[in-house]
Amino acid sequence: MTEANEDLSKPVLIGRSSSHFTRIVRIFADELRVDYDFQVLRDMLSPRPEDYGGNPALKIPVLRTSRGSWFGALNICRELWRQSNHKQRIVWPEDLGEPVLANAQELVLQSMATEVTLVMSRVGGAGDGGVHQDKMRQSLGNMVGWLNANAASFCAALPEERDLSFLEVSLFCLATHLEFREVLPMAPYTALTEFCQRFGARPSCAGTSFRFDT
Ligand SMILES: N[C@@H](CCC(=O)N[C@@H](CS)C(=O)NCC(=O)O)C(=O)O
Repeated sequence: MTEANEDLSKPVLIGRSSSHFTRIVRIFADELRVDYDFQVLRDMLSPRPEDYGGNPALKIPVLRTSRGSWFGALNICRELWRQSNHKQRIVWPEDLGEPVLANAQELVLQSMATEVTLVMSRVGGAGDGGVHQDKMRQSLGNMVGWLNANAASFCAALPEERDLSFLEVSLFCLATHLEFREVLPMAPYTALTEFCQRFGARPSCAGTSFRFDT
């Protein structure tokens, strides 16, 4: 089917099963019971925006819908919520009105971005060396250490009357991905490991395990 006559009554998610930002979206889609077709981005080094649903940033995930393409995990989760008939009570980043909560969200997203840079340097053949790489690793370790030390506090500060929060889903995807891509062993971070065991019991998490697309 060509782009021109393509049926987008069901949205198409462009991503990879090994991508932490993609997994955030897949968990939200499952929790919100929104059906979608999954289109694997085969070449992560492709320089063609068309391969990324038109995203000029050359990043996944992208959600293609009849109204247009949505770039980035948070945008997509919001659109899935708008499309959902199963209106869950979601805590979004703008609802995090305490420093510990807002900082946790910031550090989760920054850790995810730093990890992407480290992994893509490896994939692209730039290697693991250099002063800036060392600084990024230091920064990542600091951020994950902060998240581990403050996990009990920010989890307790989340509104009780929620079904799901973007913070918990993104934290779960970050922590499990650091282990999956062997960027940072998670065993020393016991609070985060316990959080992942608890949160990962949801069917939406169990059904979206990381794997490399073949
Ligand atoms: N701001 C984007 C970031 C997405 C992102 O960094 N995705 C990674 C995969 S998890 C990617 O596309 N990496 C390819 C690259 O950096 O070249 C979002 O929130 O979804």
